Amino acid sequence: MNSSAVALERVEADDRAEFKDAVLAGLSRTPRAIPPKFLYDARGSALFDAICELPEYYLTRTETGILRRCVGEVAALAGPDCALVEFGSGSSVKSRLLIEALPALAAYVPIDISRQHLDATAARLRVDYPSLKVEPVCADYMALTELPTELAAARRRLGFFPGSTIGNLEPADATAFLRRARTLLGANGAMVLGVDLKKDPRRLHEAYNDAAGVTAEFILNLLQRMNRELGANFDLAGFQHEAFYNAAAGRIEIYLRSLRPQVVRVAGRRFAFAAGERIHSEYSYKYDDAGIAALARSAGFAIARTWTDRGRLFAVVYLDAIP
Ligand code: AVJ
Repeated sequence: MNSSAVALERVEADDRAEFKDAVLAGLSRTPRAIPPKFLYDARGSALFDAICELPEYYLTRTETGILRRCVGEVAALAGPDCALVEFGSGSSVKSRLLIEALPALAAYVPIDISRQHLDATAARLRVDYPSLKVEPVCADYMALTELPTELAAARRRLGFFPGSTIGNLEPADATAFLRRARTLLGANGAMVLGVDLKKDPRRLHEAYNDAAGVTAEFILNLLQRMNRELGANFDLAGFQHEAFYNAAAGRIEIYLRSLRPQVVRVAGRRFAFAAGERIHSEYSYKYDDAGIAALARSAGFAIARTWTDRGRLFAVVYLDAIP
């Protein structure tokens, strides 16, 4: 085995230990909850890509459409010599739209927890844009406290946080994240943020309860991941995906619901589930204009421009750091 294979094994062992600790803590808590970032193992990431193609899941295609139309204006607002900093660089489709539109881009800095995703993305971009400086940062962007020092030379740091990933965060955490991003991006910093909007609750419900059952498979994959990686014995037929819009809280709530009383073994420990008992999987907060403005202000940003689609399903906002 070569040294990079050894390094990869070590990363996988660390990831597994982190997953195990989070699962045991999350299943011991009342109410039970496992953080949504653990949905994205290799199978989960593939299932999420499939979700993005579903007719009911309008978010990805709507945001991409908005970006196609607004990147020219984003480039005019941001100006030349920017370092583009992407928080959680998943699909490079959206970043490519910005990379191609921004004039004299100083660098592209994808931040991601997965070393493999990060290296693959960087390699592809270096082939497709030979003159672009790609500076990947392998880190949990929620905890990141500094950027590569080489970026100090760029005139402006432009953050990019698409996909309504901000919706996974509770309001206080969303503010804390954006405030930290504001500090990382500096006084001349700016941020392009993708946010899913409040809308007809039926439309929201369908986006998280698709007819083909891909969302259910994506959420149930968390149980399969525990079976695979932690030697758990979850019976997949004993749990059900449950997603609904909580209008008062302005969020989709997603759970795994136990269909009967059952005892499950996870990493050598036993957990008893009552019939109907749930494991919280994720929140997906939806915003309106006032909510976006309040969020921006609370984190030290001012909205320079908001773009939406005709149906006002989704918004892309350009935020300037308030000095
Ligand atoms: C990746 C967090 C934006 O909240 O819509 C999709 C995750 N979960 N279907 C979302 C998700 C179920 C997604 N985000």
